[in-house]
Amino acid sequence: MARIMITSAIPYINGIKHLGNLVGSQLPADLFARYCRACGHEVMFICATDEHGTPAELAAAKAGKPVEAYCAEMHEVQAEIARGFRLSFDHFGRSSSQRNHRLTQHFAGVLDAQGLIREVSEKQVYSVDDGRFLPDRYIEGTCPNCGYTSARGDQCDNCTKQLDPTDLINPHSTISGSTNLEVRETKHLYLMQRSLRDKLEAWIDSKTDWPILTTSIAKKWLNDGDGLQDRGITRDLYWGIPVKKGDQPWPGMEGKVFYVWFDAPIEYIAGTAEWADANGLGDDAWERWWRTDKGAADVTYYQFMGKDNVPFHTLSFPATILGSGEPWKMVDYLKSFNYLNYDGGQFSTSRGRGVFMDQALSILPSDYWRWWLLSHAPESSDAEFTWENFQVSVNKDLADVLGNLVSRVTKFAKSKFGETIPAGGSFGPQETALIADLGARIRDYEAHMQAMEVRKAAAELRGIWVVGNEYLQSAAPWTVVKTDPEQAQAMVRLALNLIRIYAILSQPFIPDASATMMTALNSDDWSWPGDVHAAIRALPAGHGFAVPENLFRKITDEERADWQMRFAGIRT
Ligand code: B3M
Ligand code: ZN
Repeated sequence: MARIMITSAIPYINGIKHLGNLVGSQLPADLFARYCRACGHEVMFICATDEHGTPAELAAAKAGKPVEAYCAEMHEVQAEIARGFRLSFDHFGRSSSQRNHRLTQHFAGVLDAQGLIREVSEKQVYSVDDGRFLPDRYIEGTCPNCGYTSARGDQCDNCTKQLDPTDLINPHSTISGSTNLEVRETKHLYLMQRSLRDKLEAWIDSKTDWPILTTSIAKKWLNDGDGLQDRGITRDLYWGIPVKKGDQPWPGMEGKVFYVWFDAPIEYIAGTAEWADANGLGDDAWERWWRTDKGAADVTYYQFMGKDNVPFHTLSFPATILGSGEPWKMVDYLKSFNYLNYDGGQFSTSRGRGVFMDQALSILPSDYWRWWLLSHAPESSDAEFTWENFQVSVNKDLADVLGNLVSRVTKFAKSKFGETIPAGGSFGPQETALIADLGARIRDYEAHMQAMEVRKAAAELRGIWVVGNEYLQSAAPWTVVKTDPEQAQAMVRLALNLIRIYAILSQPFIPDASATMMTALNSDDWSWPGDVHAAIRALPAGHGFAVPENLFRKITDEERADWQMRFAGIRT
């Protein structure tokens, strides 16, 4: 039994995520967590909402709510949707928790004590009417290069010229529209990442088994242009973690908060502490996952995220940890994903294009989405969701192959032999061949799961379902029963046991259908079928079963056309 810690990138609080976000982090992390638990490992699976920063403040203002109340509400909304998708977090925390406040302030304090923080004076645009400094992208004006009137302070979307807010003609605040702007001096803290460059490089170089996507992004940021830059870790905002050195005030930093990307990854640790708190456990309970001096040395830590989050997890967060000089657990394996596109374009949160998590659950149960998304995960390249492909996948893999097998076997068994597993006959050459094939395929499946090759694991699972169907097709107990009922009983006994094995193997992908299969087989034995010979005989003759409800329904052409229209445009 191994100890395995898994974190998924923590979703921003300001809105509901689309399916592309889901398949790039939380869903594959859940797949892996479920698989590891099924194999009997001790698993800690943590996620949270990422609650700080300007977007949260602005979304709250738009909703007409205080930001604290907005975040509390949206956290519940996201938690409910996560439950809907059966995301099996041990804890779904909040980056605004007191635990994260204390840990973030702790890290800033030790980094300062290590001489890795310097103060920098900057000039920044201040909006007198909004009473706040404005991030570059919240200032708009006319582009000095092309005359476009809605150029942002960081870049002109029309001519793509990189801009400084002070370059803009007639600049105004996009929050209030006010033109009453001034350039003011403000001080910020910088984490001196440059001086950690060699340590970071050595650490990244030691990760020889990481996916190419992860390593290439890390290397690019380490070496491109001027290489790794020192980075500002504070902001002039209201909403965030107040800048302190541990529990001491930080002179000159009053009223400032830490930058959201400084505190967000620390929430992985804080979220585990929140888990301990929520379960009435002491600090030792979470420290044995995170402190290598307190038991975490034997933990293997996996992170899951979309490719845009990789630099923060291969450079920034490791800089925080390495710079602290303290014995914190660092990531062992970082699984990253490309993007999922939507029906000939991109998913877009701002334009409401694509299917969002709440909408998905409102039209079909989570297993349908989990299966399609995972079996088409954007691993080696970007992938695309189309309604045609979704329909084919659901109707073929889930309804025709798996669902049909389960209903056919249970209905036939019940009609011929009643609602207990029949005792007659014994396994012949066809059964022996199937068992051998299954054993080999399960080893393959395990290897892909272990390697987090999500698509390959899905393909192997589908293959495992298919060989069951092929066996039934060629064994044909419905024909055999007419001439050799004893032999037909042995076939049915095998097939019913096969359904229980399918329940276990499929559970990481489609947990609800698996639970239905297991219940139909009147069993609660989820032990991994490592020994397929034993597993195929686990349910003995005389064991009761029931015919379950249809596992999956088919998607009709009308539904497909309807959904395609409904989700093409703007989310309201
Ligand atoms: N919240 C980005 C996202 O929601 C960001 C991830 C943080 S991981 C520490 O995709
Ligand atoms: Zn321009």
